[in-house]
Amino acid sequence: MLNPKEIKKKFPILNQKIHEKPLIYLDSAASSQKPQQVIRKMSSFLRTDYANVHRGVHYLSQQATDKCEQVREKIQKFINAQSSSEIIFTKGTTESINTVAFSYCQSLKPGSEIIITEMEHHSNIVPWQIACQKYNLTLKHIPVLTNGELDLKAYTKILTKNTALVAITHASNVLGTINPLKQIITQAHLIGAKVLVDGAQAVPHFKVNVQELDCDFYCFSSHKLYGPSGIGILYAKKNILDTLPPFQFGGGMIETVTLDKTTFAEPPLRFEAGTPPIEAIIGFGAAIQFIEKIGLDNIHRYETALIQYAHQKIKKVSDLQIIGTAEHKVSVLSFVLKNIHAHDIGTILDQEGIAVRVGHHCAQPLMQKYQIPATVRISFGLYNTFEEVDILIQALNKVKKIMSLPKSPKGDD
Ligand code: 7TS
Repeated sequence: MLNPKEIKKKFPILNQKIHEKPLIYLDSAASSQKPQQVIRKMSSFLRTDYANVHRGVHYLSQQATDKCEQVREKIQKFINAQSSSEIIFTKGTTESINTVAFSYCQSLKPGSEIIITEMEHHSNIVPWQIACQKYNLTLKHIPVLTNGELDLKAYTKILTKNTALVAITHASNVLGTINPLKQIITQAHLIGAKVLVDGAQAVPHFKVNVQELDCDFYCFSSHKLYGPSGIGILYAKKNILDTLPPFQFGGGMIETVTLDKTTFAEPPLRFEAGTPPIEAIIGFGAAIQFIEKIGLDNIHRYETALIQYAHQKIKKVSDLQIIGTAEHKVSVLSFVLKNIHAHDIGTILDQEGIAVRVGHHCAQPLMQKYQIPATVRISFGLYNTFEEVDILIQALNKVKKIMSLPKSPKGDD
């Protein structure tokens, strides 16, 4: 069993006070904190090993190239891709999705359809809207049921022979819902559509196996996975990548250039224009190593127990409504408190040393669905504890006391 208190000691940032209270960090879905191991690895690489990659014959450049390529292989194994050439380094999930939207969509017949869902993060909505405008495609969506699960009957209805791609999140950053991808992907493939999975909120919480899922594209970010920001992954099946044109152009992605014409490198380099975030790649590798040592199965088991405990405790707070009660959830919990704005709750919790995210969480269509302006969201990482949940509950009761309207004295109107 995972020992969160020991793990927490490995994260320097977590061992501090905020507003004179021990920090309780409940915002890992926005970005997780970084263990010492990742910080140390990046700093030692910058001190003694740094050079540009894929460009030099000198020792440092070759060593840096080898180290980055080893991280690519590590990530290939981490998600069980067939080949490391299916792993493309991007800036993050957003850039991975944009790459597919503006590369894959170019060759689609006008009138082809893209399906998204009502629970997507803006980064899995906006690129498709723009690609649809640019290439004359049609955008459809799968609605969300009140409990935060997808309406799969509606999916069956909107899936047609014109569907070219289904772009769907593996786990919702607001509701926590884990979507039944296997079924969704099988149905899409039956009519010849491809499937892109936004895995930003899945990979930190449970083992992902892209071959088993049989998805065509899978996107995620290092910074939610205990690694640095500025680096993420686009996985794509090799036979698809081979047919895709590049999305960005410049150095590093070419085969030959004359003043008139360019031929492009093979994947993955074809999709990696310019100098990559080298030290971030190295840090990402260290983060994967850190997670694998603890084991994603252990992480999943522990976080599931923690989120269930949080659900039990939090639903006893009066006037509180949980947004998203799907059967299968990652460790993300959104809620609203009657007559108290999420931003007030967030501000008071901050004074108690508790970091949560409040707002629309870059999922405005979901807020429109539930007819709320915002939620408070708590999201756990492997360093959070049951005691922290108890402190959160006390703090929420304090919020209610502070924000409750003074009762007007008798006779006063
Ligand atoms: N997809 C999902 C499901 C996300 O939760 C996020 C970021 C992204 C895509 C974008 O990832 P990026 O690394 O490219 O920025 N989600 C959040 C969040 O929930 N709070 O802050 C960022």
